[in-house]
Amino acid sequence: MDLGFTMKLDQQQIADFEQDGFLILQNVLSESDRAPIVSEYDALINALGRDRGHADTAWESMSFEQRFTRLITTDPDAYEFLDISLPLSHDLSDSSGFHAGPAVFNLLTHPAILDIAESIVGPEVVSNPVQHTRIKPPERALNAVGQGNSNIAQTGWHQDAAVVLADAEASAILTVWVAMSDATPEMGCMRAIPGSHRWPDLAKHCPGSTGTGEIYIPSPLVSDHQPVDLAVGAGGVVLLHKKTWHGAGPNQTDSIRWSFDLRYQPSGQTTGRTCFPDFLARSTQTPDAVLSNAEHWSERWHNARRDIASGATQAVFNERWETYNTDPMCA
Ligand SMILES: O=C(O)CCC(=O)C(=O)O
Repeated sequence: MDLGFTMKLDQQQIADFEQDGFLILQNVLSESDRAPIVSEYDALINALGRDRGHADTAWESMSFEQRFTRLITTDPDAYEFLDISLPLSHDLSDSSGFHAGPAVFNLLTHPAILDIAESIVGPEVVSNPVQHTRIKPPERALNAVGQGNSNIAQTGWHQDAAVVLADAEASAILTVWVAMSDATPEMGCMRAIPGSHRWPDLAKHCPGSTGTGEIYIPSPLVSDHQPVDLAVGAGGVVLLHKKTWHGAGPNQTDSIRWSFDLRYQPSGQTTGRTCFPDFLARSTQTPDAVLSNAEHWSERWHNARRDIASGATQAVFNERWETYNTDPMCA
């Protein structure tokens, strides 16, 4: 039932976002909004535990957090089945993992999330497929493999505009980062440099040794600036301008730190990752074209995987930073 409640940002919030390049919004999603996502992931982790041989008798008595931590620290490759994007790989196969369940679709299309996105990108809101879930176990439980993976460990400094193809330079892509758990400095909440989105050029990014998604701004460029913590409670949201310099520290607690980073943009602009599916999430001009069926959304991701695996679609990701491979700052 529509009670006319809106989460649209007010003028002060929009001005703060424009000034700082980020905005923290507490209490956007309630516990009951988040509960179906937790249940969906609980079932997924149990299925992965069974299928990949981790579900012994001890497993049965473990909490969600303990089962997740055990799965991912002993078998980090299982993470691809939890992420809400296909892996950024040219070698996808029909069995490459991703998760596109109904609870995640309901998050992507949650009215409060779309109200917030609409406040920045306007009324024709496209869900951009650059999206991830990051479920970070306690850092001390991670092995060397996990350390280089920003889905489960710390995230290097970067600008989101640097992650997409260069042809998306004019696309007004907004990052909507949703906290499933609290995100405190000790848990490795995001950090950002206020006002960095107003600096004219994109920073130099190093290619990163562990995958296309792991580009980073070299630390000598960051150390001159004063970052702030973007701490937020479970259910809160952090908005990021695509040029804001940001990263996230390690999770130094004994609890998991869980977030979804989603992206939205105005319709009619390239997403910067066109080999993966976008969809129209809200529209006043063409409301009939809005995707409202979670199964259709999931099908689009399955079709993208099929087409990339068969060679019908070329998987093209941002590789423009590879040229800095031999740059002394990136060594
Ligand atoms: O949550 C994180 O660790 C980093 C998220 C991030 O960098 C992003 O959403 O662009």
